[in-house]
Amino acid sequence: PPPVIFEDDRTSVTTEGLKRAFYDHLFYTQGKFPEIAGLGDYYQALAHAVRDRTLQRWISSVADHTATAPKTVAYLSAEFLMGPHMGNNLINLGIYDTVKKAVQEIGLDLNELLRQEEEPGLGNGGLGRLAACFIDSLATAEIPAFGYGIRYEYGIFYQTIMDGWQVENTDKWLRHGNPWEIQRAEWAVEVKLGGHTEQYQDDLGRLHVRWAPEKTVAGVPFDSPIVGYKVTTTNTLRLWRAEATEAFDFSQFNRGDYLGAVDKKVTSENLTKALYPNDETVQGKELRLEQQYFFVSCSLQDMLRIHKARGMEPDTFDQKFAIQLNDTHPAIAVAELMRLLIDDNMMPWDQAWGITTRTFSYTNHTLLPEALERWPLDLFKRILPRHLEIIYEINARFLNDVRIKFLGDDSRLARLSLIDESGERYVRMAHLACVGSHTINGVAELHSELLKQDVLKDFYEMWPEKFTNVTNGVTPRRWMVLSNPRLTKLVSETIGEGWITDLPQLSKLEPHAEDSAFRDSWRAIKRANKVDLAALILRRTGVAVSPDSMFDVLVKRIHEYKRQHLAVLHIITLYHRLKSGRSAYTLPRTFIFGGKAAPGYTMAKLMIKLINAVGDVVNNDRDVHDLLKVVFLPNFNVTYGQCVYPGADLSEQISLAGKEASGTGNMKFAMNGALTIGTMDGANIEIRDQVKAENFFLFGHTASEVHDIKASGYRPRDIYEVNAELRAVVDLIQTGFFSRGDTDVFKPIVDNLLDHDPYLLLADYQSYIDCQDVVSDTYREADTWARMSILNSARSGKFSSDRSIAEYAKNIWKVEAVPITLKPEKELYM
Ligand code: GPV
Repeated sequence: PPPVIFEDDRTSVTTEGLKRAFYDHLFYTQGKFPEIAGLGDYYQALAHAVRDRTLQRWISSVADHTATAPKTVAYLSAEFLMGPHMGNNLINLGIYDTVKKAVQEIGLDLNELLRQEEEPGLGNGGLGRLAACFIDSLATAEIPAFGYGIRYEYGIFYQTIMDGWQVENTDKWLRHGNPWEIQRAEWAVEVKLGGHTEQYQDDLGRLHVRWAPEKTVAGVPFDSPIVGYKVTTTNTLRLWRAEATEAFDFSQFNRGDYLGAVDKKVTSENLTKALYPNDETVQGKELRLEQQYFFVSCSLQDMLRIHKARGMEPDTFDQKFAIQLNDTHPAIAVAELMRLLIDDNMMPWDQAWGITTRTFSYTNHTLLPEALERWPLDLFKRILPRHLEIIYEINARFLNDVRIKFLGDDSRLARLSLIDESGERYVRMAHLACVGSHTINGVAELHSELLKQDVLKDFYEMWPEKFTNVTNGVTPRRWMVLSNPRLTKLVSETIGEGWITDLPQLSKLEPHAEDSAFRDSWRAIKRANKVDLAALILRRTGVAVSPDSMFDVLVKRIHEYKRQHLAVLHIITLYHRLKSGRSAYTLPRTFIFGGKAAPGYTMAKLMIKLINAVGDVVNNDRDVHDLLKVVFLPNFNVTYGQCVYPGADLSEQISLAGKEASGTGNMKFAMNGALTIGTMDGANIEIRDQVKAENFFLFGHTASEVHDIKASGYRPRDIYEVNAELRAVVDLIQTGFFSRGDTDVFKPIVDNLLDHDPYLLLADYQSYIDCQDVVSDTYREADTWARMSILNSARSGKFSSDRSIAEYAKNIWKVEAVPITLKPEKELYM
């Protein structure tokens, strides 16, 4: 444990001190005594005791940052998929084992207490989880940083499965309060919406614009500590909640319309009520645009307040803040910073534009056209009239530069314009982000290349120097140390603990792949993790699965491009072989699926139903002799991920090449010793480069082959006609074998595959099946598999988010570590 000055009930990290702190909070925070306290109370008491232990570091960090005003990162993201805080804080504070012991001595089980935490599911999937990994790595790298986002009252919905179908339930994560946040009412800001703009002259006769809004809402910040791993640096995750402004309430109240005022108050609070559950599709809803603008305006106002409080003028803003736009969800920040500088701080346009473009950088996270955000112009104008004017001005100046660089190329002007005028008019948010940023990056090598060749080609030709790549990563603190304590112990005993903050050190494990005793330990750990995962599966699905079978796992959001249904075609292929006695022997496999479908994405929901329908038949068919099991783990989230990744033998990363920007689950699996079956897509390519081709199961067409197949007129039905095994498999679905004879339910899937197949399942089918046969043969060679498993983990060092953050810091943000010295509380409050 780190040094502590003034040991007391709020700082002590001895067993005795922690026990005292626990009882103190049970009494004074929960107002309970052991005889009437429940597990929930015990969790809260422990959570408060742990939160106390973050505060000395947190305040020391803020005090140092306030005094020395270092350049600070602001990571703007509509989503932060944090997962439970407590376990992670115990790890990063370095007090996990002591707390476990203290809790034991009290007669409780730490794991059971950890399970009490409602995870903050304030994100959809990869994009939101990346933001969470990044703020962990920022704090660990001692880089001054804020995560800025939205404090949704309801996070991603809670998924249950009824009769095989997904059912959505609200996520009441705040039901029992959130011990990890501190509300900062004194730093609330006001956000305008709607209305119109007016010109006015100042005393010197200069023209300015004033925004007369239709309404205003208050943004109240809620702060959570983000503790770096075994360093003092503790940064802030600042999430905004919308509330009614007092002025607004009051005016209504004075007119005697009390209930009207209450009604408006409710409307204001609706703004941050719920997370939109669509992953990589845009809905074009007014409330969503309001959410985006709301958190962006709150965050920028907050940064300007901090900047001024540190004694600086807005003209040095770009020297002190580097703002990262996590996709286009916060892209309105470009226009908002311009507005704040020009209208509120009276700065001339050119100066404001210089500051803005030196401040922002933009990460693109997808190539899917349906995910590119654009707002209907009339809607945009109704909500953000001043921003539309500013965007018009940005556009006019930008298009003038384009005109000069590419003289006479009018179609290029139309393609690059911030306004899409090809039909109904739209504001193009990716264009705003590109124009307003000094750097634009994709999230894996292939993705960054495809951005330049395709989605952002015209911007690349305009500003090639703006484009770069930063391959994603994940934090080894949550995804190894916390999730996989058994592996962590073995690895640290073998190569020391340096790997935890310097993941490439895992390569020191390589020679041990040849040590049979080490391989035995490695396999025993995987086996124990599988026992844990099997217990979770039994508890959540009622299906008993054997840890002696291969655990073949596909967990991620449900999407056609991610091709969960290709995995289903494989399962049915194996089943069909078993039923027709054509398989000499089948390797026992447990297929584990998990993931949520957007509530309005009919095809994705049907894919879930198909997985469950196939599972129902296969799991209960005696001819299968328990050789195949198919389970759908409901409500896959960060908490379950912590059990799933360590217990996987095989990681399925089977998206159509050219569609998955990066993937990050692929990295979590590899670190924890799963082998990957995957396509040449996203970061799979880089994982394969690292672990070497012989330790990776590759199949499927490449992105460029996919391009050619589509260009030459793809006819999936032709493949179905000539491939007998595939035909048998599709026919089983088509004839209602998995739906009690109902030929209608799965018709949309089958028809789509045979007539359109936009994600080329049929084109990749045979290659996938052949590759899976190789997987089975390899798994039978337990020793070979163990070697490969060790090498996958040993060579996954590149995929730490510490490496990603180091690249952003050096190449994009130009920020440095600011080591923090822990200060005695006395010094901090006196
Ligand atoms: I855009 N991603 C996501 O989870 N939600 C989104 O709305 C968008 C992108 C994901 C990509 O699909 C992954 O390939 C990628 O690894 C992840 O963002 C983080 O970059």
